[in-house]
Parts: sequence; structure tokens; C-alpha cells
Amino acid sequence: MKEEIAKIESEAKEALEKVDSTQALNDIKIKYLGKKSELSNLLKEMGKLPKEERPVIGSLVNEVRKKIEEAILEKEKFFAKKDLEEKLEKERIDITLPSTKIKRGSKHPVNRVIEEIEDLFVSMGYTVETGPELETDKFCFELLNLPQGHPARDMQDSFYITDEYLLRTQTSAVQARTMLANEEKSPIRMICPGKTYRREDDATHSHQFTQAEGLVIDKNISLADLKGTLEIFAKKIIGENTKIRFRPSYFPFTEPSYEVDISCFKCGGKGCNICKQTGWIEVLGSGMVHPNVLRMCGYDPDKYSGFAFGLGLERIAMFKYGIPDMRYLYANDVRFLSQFER
Ligand code: 2U9
Repeated sequence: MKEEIAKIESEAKEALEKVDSTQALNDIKIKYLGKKSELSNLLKEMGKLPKEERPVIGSLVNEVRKKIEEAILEKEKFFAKKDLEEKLEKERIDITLPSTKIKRGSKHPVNRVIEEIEDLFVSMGYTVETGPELETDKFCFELLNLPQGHPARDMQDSFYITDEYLLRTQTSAVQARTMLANEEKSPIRMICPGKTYRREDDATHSHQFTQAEGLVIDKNISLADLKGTLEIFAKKIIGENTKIRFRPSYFPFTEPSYEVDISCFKCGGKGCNICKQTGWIEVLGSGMVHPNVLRMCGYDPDKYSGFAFGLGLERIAMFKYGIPDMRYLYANDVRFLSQFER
């Protein structure tokens, strides 16, 4: 039996020296260490041996088995390393190759203007307020000093949904709501950017556009505060050298009211095709909040005063980014929009 064991050992050794793959190694493992292996069979037949030989043969079989196990383990480690190296070589990635470009969306120019205006006014302590686009007659007109029969309430100009509800024609209803909701009648500094709607029926006007309005209410607010605020607005949003001028105007919700022009960003005031040779461009409407509006929205006009302003943001985006036609802003054409990637 000893010779048989020695033969198994030398055969296993020889097989392991020649083995050249993980699969072949597995076969050797089954052949020499499996349940039906010659070594296992020898152990099963130990009963046939004389009693005194059994421990000798038993320990010899275990010793050989251990040696084969160790040699197989060694080979397994070798093949695991080799397999991994082959896999790494085969699946090699050239990280220097240029990758496929991931397409990213871009911020719409009007949204960029909204964010810039919000950042500026928030830095001056204003809050940003929003409100519904479907408004009631009361908030859109009544509280803004536009009583029944006022020409600006003309059905021709607004999208009425019912007798009471309409799509807001300006964001002013948000200010009225904020004033009424402010129970302590404490000071207000707010801006409200948002979509507004008008019934336009010619091809060059949009029925939907974007506005931002501002409102400040406190004790002793004067025209000087409005002027200073709009000067900061013009310098920060249009350009450091921008000047502003006030022209008297009329709005039902402000008294006095002014149209505000900025010096032409292209010619600096000399006169060019952008400013129609005047040196000035109209961008804002503004004024001191009408006492009737203060009263109707819950503020005592003898104690409080305020200023308000409003502007169309499509025009600002066109000036800032040199957009020649407003319709580009609504066309959703990626050739146009992708130019505003950061
Ligand atoms: C309250 C009180 C006062 C908001 C104002 C304007 C002047 C104005 C237009 C400019 C161009 C809108 O986009 S546009 O057509 N806006 O001229 N808006 S003052 O005044 C308010 C609003 C709410 C309670």
C-alpha cells in the first residue's frame, strides 16, 4: 500500500507540474482529493489492513493528501493572479481617449436675468415673492386703483376666464397680496418676477411675457430712495457706466409716476440705431405708491409711503445678450439656447 501511496503522490506532482489552466487544475483537484479519489478509496479500505499498520498508512495518506492540497493551493493562487492579469490586459481602457460629450441643457436668457435681479435685490435686503398667474379682478385691478370702467380693464387687453378671473396682466397683484397679508403693517421690501399675459394679436407681440416688479413700503420713503435704488439696478444689471433719467408719466397705482430711461448701452448716449439716435432707452415704469393703493392694501398713507417699479425682462435679456428679435426667446431652438451655456 505504501508503494501505491507513493505512486499517487508522484503522479499528482507530475500532473501539477504540467497543469496549464484553472479548469485542468480543478480536474486534478477532483481526481486526487475528491470523494472518489484513489486516496479516499485507500482510506475506505484501511479496514482490510492488519491493525498495527492502520495508523501508519492512515497518517501516510493524510500526509500525502496535505502535500497535494498545498501544491494545489499554490497553483490556484498562481492561476488566480495570471487570470486577473490577462483580464486586466484584455479589458484595458485607454483613459487618454476623448470621451463622448455629455449634452447639457442651458439656462434660458430670461431666467438668467431673473436670477441676476433676484441676487441683486436679495443682497439689498429684499424678499422674492410669487403669486398665482390666474388672478381675481380684485387683486389685479380693484386694489391697484383701477376701478370698474377704467380703460386698462378693457376686455380687449386681458385674458378673462370668467367675469371674476383673468390671467394677470402684471405681477402687481402679488404686491397687493403681500401688503394685505402683512398683519403688523411692518415695512416691505420685495420683488416679484413672473409670467404675465396680454391679449396681443399681431405676430411681433407675445401674449405671454416676463416681468419683475419691486415694492418698498416704510415710514419716510421718498422719491430719492426710488432714484437711488434704480441707479443701483441700472449699474449692476445693465453696466457700471449706465445713467438713468426720469420722465413724468401716469399709472393709476403710483403718484407721481415716471418712465425711466437708461443711457444707451451701445453708444453711451451719443445716439445710434439701438436708441433711435436719442441716446436713451426706455426700460422701466415707476413711481410713489398711490395713497389709495396704500389704504386699500391696509397701510395708513399718513404714516407710510412707498415706491414701486416694474419692467419687462425679455427686453433686458435682449439688451444684455444682443438678441435682435424677441421671438428667439420663445422659439425653443437649441441652436439659439445652447449659446447661453455657462
Ligand atoms: C402695488 C403698488 C404699485 C408697479 C409698477 C410699473 C410702474 C410699470 C410696467 C413696465 C413695463 C410693466 O413690463 S411692463 O409693461 N410697469 O410701469 N409697475 S409701478 O406698481 C405697483 C404695484 C403694486 C401694490
